[in-house]
Amino acid sequence: MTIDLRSDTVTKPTEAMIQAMTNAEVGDDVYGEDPTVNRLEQVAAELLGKEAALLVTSGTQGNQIAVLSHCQNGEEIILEEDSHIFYYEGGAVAALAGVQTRTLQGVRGALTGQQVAKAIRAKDIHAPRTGLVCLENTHNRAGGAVVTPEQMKDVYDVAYSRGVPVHVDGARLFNAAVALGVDVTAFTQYTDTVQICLSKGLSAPVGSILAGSRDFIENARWWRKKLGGGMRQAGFIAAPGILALIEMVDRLAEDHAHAKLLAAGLQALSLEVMPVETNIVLMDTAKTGIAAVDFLAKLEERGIRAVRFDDYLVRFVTHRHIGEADIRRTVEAVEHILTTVVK
Ligand code: TLP
Repeated sequence: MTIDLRSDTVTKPTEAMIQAMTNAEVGDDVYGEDPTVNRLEQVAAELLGKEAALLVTSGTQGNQIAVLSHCQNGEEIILEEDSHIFYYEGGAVAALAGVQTRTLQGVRGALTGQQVAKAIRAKDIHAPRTGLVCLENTHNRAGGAVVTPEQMKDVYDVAYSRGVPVHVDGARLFNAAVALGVDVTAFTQYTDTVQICLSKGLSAPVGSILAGSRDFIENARWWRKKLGGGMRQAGFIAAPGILALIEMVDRLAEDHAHAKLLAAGLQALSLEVMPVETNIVLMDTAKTGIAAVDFLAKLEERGIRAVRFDDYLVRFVTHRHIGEADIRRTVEAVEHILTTVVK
């Protein structure tokens, strides 16, 4: 059996989710008549501490709708330089919203209020207007690092005082909440809008949530329709989404424990691993002299899948289908590669 550590996006729906999909009561959501979608949006808004929420097709769509809804074209948005919106969304903020990006280097994914204060543009005839600050939590390319509520507050206070809204790409925000043992609203109180993914560690098959004020979500709903995201009988997607939010959050702690186990196993082999806070493990292969692509090919031969994050950086993501035995097998495979390839 393949051990798939490429991403938590590979998780399949639970039995309960499949049942919920089969039995979902549906209607035409473009008319606002799908009771299951309406329920998901209500549950999500309550959990996230926002007035309203919107079911969107994916994390990328949720982030893009956020930028489109917050900004006018020609504005500038502030982002961490390794953020998903900047790094992995195909340049969509430029192509769709027509905004320019101002990237700042974070520490383990976190920006400071001071950095953001410096980057927000003064009113000047030469300058673009700053339309939005985007944060990411947990931060994917920083290895699933948690941006603490205090760090978010630091940025939010500055942005708020300058009249600039804040959006959080919270694809894995529930992982952050579980890691710190706090309610997710500890984070969302310091952001105007938030996107969370239902289809990563939470195991729903499809979908993300965008949440914010009632006015913001009304505008976002209009943008979603323009992007072709009006999904009609989407209750079949929303039903497992409700279970994702209600039943699947607490178990993320298991994924975090498995990630820590994997990191410890790799460190015991003298490999460099970034600090693990949630379900992502970044392994640096530079000292072994084995490039990430070659390491991945060797792992694949042994039935283990991960992804390349850089020339000498491999990412493993733990999730519901990964158990302790899989972690042991992975560490054994890495050990085998190190002993056979390096020596
Ligand atoms: N990330 C994927 C890849 O695109 C890298 C993954 O496997 O981690 N924000 C963050 C922080 C994400 O990590 C992702 C997905 C998204 C947004 C986009 O979500 P989807 O894939 O639903 O568009």
